[in-house]
Amino acid sequence: MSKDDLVLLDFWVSPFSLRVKIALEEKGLSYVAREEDIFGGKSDLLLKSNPIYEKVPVLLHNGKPIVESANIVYYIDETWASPRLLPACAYGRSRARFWADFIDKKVFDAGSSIWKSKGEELESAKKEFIDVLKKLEGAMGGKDYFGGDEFGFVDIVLIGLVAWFDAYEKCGGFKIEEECPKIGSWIKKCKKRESVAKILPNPQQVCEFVGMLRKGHGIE
Ligand code: GS8
Repeated sequence: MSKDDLVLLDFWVSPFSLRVKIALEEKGLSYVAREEDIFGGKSDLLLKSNPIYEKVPVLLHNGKPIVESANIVYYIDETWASPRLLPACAYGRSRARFWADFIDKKVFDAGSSIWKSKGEELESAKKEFIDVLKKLEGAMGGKDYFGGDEFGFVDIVLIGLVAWFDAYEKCGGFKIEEECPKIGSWIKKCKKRESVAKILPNPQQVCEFVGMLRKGHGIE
């Protein structure tokens, strides 16, 4: 086994796996991604590595499992120092953890409510989603990225979720760029980064996947 044997238990469209892959790319680390069948049959390795939640992503570093995507990104940043993803000062790190936690508590659920609903419910889901994004715009202030002038931890946490934004727009009949222009231009900037461009899946394929989920939920 080489010094850093990295295996990622993955699911191609998982926003949580995507953020881990982007962090690994940012650090220039090579890894092997093992695609999991999260609906049909999870591997024994996944069940053994994440017995509490049984979810992807799991990063195995020299065989040792690290679970929960934001926690994995912290681990990556602590283990491979350069380039730094979290701010150097304790206050900056505390703010970054606050916003990462806000993103985890709010963005995925608000977005999921969009593809899971229609009619009046859809309208209120959209409103909630836009409200969450506006709060994030407030957190960015006048800066290019959440961490300031550099792409960092909070950007990574959010950008994985952006993979689903085209699908939310399509299901909800709205444009994020029009509702939240700061987030719109942040997305454009992030998508130009090599790590992000390499890892984010094709939006059309994500839309097809979400369409399949909607059929499964009896919405379409
Ligand atoms: C969420 C992981 C997750 O939901 C994290 O890692 O940040 N808080 C966790 N993983 C999903 C795939 S993405 O929707 C998953 O593995 N689901 C399988 C299941 O629920 O059984």
